Amino acid sequence: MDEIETPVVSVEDVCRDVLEKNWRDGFTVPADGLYPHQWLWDSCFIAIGLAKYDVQRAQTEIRSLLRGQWSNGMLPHMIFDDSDAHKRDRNIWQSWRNPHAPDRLSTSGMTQPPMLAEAVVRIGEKLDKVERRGWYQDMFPALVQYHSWLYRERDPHDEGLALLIHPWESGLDNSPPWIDQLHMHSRPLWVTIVEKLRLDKVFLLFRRDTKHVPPGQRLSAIDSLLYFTVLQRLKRKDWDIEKILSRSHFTLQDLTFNCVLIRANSHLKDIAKFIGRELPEDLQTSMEKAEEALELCWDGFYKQYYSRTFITRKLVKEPSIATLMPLYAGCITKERAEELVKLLSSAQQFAGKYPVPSVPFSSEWYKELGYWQGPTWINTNWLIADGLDRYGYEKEAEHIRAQSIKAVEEHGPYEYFSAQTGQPAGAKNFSWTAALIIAMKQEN
Ligand code: 9WN
Repeated sequence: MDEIETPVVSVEDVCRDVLEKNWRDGFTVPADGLYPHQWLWDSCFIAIGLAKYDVQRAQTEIRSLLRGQWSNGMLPHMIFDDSDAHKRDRNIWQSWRNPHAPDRLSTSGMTQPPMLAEAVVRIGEKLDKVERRGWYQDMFPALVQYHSWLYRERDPHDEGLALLIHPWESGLDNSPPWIDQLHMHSRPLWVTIVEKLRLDKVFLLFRRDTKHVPPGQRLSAIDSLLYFTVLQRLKRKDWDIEKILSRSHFTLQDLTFNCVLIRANSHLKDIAKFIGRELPEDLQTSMEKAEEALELCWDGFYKQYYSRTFITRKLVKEPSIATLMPLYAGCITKERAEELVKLLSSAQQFAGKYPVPSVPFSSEWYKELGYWQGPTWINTNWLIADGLDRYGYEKEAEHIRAQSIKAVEEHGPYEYFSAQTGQPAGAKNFSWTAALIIAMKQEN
């Protein structure tokens, strides 16, 4: 009897299938059910993967992200699905309180790491010169407005570093530096009472994430409640930065965000050059300052980069994966890059079987499957590998990509993985994992 041949399904096929299923008429949701809206840096990572096999769809993904841009230039980190099912989410945020918010759709009132220029360039690379020019010309105004907004509103002391007003803006929600600052500055008495009376578990009933993912793999109920109270406070200030900064001490010059911004600045310069356009002078000045300002985040004793508080200008010396992001920024010296590669290769720090853990193994915060406090994420891996390549550490970059692909081949495109065993965690069928694995397969 003839044997029936089972078709071999490649990891790319699996990943493409996930992106297909998460496509919602113009953009891709990060994960069905858990994340039902459009997110800023997710869409950029997704577009980077899509560009590898369907450049038009990648362009659609980015164009649909720009629907949400505010008239002051801000790109919100979420654009809400407008169906009745998600009315509650829109009401929680009430972007309409701010006059700059778009009229026809609801968004969040804060941003996320500015990956847009990277996505625009990755798409541009797949177009012929004439099409690329048109694409860059289309994207240029939005990019200039966004980067100008970032420096105008988020760098009020002209230091060259953008400040963030909520941990969600960092994209690495509960990374130790943010949780440390949150506990220091934003703990209303009533939250402590809720904790003492053990009422925090009640809050789980209102959370979407813990209905999809085991609570142990997410933020604690109390931290989640604190995030919510920060959001409420910002909303009461109508998402207006002047009103917010007049009161809030909970602001950080986040390292990952600023590294992404520095890399995005350099892409924006290339885009401007390609289409023969000038960047506004004040933006150029801020961009130059930004590269030097990264030095303010360096600690010579620990030989690490850290995020910095906006008010006290102190480094928040809680080690996390952010310390490796200057590799992606690309503006540090070769010697500094070498220091970071040492951390990457140290078994106490970041060298697990499935690198790169979101928090070094030696940190007291390290938790194998604890959201941004331990597991390996594919987007940060992509960023680090990209930086390593540019500094000439191709072998190290290839290793990170190979282990990322292995984890997904073994388990599927999950949201994150144990850095020790590759055990998958978080959401299943997670879009940026799928997209970036497609990209990594071609880059390795
Ligand atoms: C809040 C969508 C987003 C990612 C973030 C990740 C998580 C949201 C959440 O999911 O954040 O923005 O609900 O916790 O931390 O990086 O963009 O995938």
